[in-house]
Amino acid sequence: MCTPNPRWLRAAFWAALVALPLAAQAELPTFSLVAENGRFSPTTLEVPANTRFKIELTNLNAGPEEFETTNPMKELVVAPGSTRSTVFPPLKPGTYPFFGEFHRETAQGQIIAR
Ligand SMILES: [Cu+2]
Repeated sequence: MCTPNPRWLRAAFWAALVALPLAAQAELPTFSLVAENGRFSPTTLEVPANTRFKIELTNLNAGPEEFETTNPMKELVVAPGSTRSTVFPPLKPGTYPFFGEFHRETAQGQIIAR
């Protein structure tokens, strides 16, 4: 027979509080993008239509990059050597261009929702 240890209970409570939102996020379809040499790779991301999804950008450029779409409006600034992600709302089937704000000429791509 063990009496509940308040310290253990508190730890379990906080662990659950942190784990729940992480689990909810982990269920989203996730697509990785890399920014390197002023370009994105891959340049085309095929995502499921009418479904929330997450884009995870790793920036291997020497400087910062900003992933941007105008429809829907999304901006994600990533420091060099870092990875950050952004969640997209459900998209209707179609093609949605994206670009790198800091390498506008070369960093271009598209999201295709099917
Ligand atoms: Cu911008």
